[in-house]
Formats: sequence, C-alpha cells, structure tokens
Amino acid sequence: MTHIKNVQEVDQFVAPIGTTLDRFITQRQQEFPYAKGELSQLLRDIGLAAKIVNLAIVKSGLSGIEGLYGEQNVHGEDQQKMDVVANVRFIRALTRGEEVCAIVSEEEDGIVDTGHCDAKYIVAMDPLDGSSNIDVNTPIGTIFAIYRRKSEVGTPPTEEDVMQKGQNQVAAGYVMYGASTMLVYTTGHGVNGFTYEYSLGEFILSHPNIKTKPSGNYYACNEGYWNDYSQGVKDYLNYCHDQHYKTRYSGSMVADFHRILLKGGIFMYPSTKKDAQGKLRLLYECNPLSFVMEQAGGKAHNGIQRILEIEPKSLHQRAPLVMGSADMVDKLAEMVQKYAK
Ligand code: P6P
Repeated sequence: MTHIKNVQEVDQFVAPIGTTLDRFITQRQQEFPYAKGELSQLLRDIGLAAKIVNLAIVKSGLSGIEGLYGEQNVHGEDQQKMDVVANVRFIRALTRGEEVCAIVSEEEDGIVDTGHCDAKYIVAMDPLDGSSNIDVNTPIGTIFAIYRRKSEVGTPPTEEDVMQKGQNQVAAGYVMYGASTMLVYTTGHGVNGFTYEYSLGEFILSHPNIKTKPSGNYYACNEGYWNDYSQGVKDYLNYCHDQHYKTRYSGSMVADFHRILLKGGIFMYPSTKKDAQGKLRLLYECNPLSFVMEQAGGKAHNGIQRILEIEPKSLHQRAPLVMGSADMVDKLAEMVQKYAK
C-alpha cells in the first residue's frame, strides 16, 4: 500500500477544503442509529434553498428585487419583494424534497400542506427576517425550526402537528446573509456553523461546536421604546449603561443574535405598553433561536419561563424574548421578577 507522497510538503498549496455540509450531515446521521436519512435530506433541502435565496440577495441591488412587494402579510406588515421570493424558494425546496408534510411561515396566513402525507417532519420558518434592511445592505437571515409530526404518517397534517413547544424541536437554525453567508444549526447535539464557499457552491464547516460565553459586554435592545418598557427592563438597561456594555442593535435579529452567540451578550425584545407579547413570533423566531442558544450554553426566557416551555396557542403567537449569555439573562430575570412579587 503506498501513501500519498510528501503530503506535509505540498499541504500549503493543496490544503484540505474541509468538511462540506453534506458530508457533515451524513457523518452525524450515523450518530442516530435509527435515522433513515429523512432529516438529513431535509437539512440538505434547507441548505439548497439558502444557496438559491443567497443568490437573489447578493444581486438584489442590480436586479430590481429590492423594495416593497405592494402587499401586507398576516401581521399587517408591508412585504418586501425579497420576503416573497424567499418564502416561495423555501416552500418549493421543502416541498420538492418530500420530507416535510406541513410548513408554517411568517409570510403565510395558515398552515401550508405540502401534499406529502407520508413525510415525518414539520418546518416553521421566517423565510427572510429583517428584510426591510436589505435595501441598506445590512445582514438579514432565514430562521427555521424542525419538528417531528405528532399525527400518524400517511394522514393529512393537523394543527396539533405545528403547535408544539420549542422543546420538541428536532433541529433548528438560521442562515445569515452577511459579509459572508453562514448556515448555523443544531440537532440537539451542539451547534455548528458553515460558511458558504461561492466558488464551490458549498457550505463548509467553519465554526464547529459553537459555545457562547457565560457573560459578555454586548447588549442588543431597541432603546427607542424606553418609555414603553417595564421598570425591571429599564433597571437592567441602566445596569448595562453602568457596566459600560456596548449596544449593538441592527434591527436584524439574526445578525444581532450571531454576534451574541459568538462573543457573548444579551438580546432583548421585551414586552412594551403597545405590545404586551412583544413583536417576535414564538414558533419560527423565538423557538429556533432559543434552541440554538441553549445548545450553545446560553439561556432564553420570556421574563417568566424558558421560551422552549411555552405552550403555543396560535400559529403566529408572539412572545417577549430575552436570550444570550446565561449570567446576563439571569441578571435581567432577577431585576424583572423583583417587580413581579
Ligand atoms: P424593531 C425585523 O423586522 C425583526 O423581526 C427582527 O429581525 C428585529 O430584531 C426586530 O424586528 C426589530 O424590530 O421594533 O426594533 O424595529
């Protein structure tokens, strides 16, 4: 048996490419003895849709795809053209992949039945979060949660299939379309990040086993709503000021979340006088990012309980959200609960 000659010597110009998303998924599938490949294929379908949406985003300034679509979504929010494009791209990729029986999307009023009654999985997604930032070239993102259906395979999907607690997620993650495009996800065994290599058209493992810090000095919160926040939240924000923490709030949650995941810190979208349940949606924004944050050693709370324990009552239900470094989330909870007694 001969060995490749001079591997060390030539490594500097034939350095290994690294692990592609596809190879990583296959390797990890072997850790699930009863896995038959459906979840693996579903993750590949998400990777494919992410590449297609990424292509549209990077050309958006030249293709006229920026700006308003001219309609509102179920939340009464003006849809950007890219919201609609991303929504269609992900629904089409997931439907053609045949591993998903139903989809919940921020851009769809009701449950999307893919017609694949034999599929085991449900996807809840925000196809393009923060899309109003696309015209100013701020990073934006796709957020996704994957659940196993509760109803019998072979039957039409039900509302019970999609209205599940976040702790039931089998996988969750996000795609960040930023300076580089990254896919970050968990299947409940840690968090791994992949960077898109355009020349190969592949996501390559770049951030294995991501762990956030127990504490940090970044806080992400829209202090423009100061007058609407509870006294507990105001006390915590004053604490951040006293600690000389740095505010990093872009109006694009995936970008703010990614910083906190890698560097430590806290993200807050609390309840306000106007919106007692805040703005962010439980099923496809709070739950998936909370799952990722907890898997990276952080915490995610609504001021009273873990986000992942909240029992959903409606498809587009909102939840106040605080997530990030465990010590910082605990400190905020302590300050808020002081007023709850
Ligand atoms: P506000 C984007 O619309 C989004 O859902 C999140 O990405 C972001 O963190 C938040 O809303 C920004 O909301 O009220 O601060 O403009």
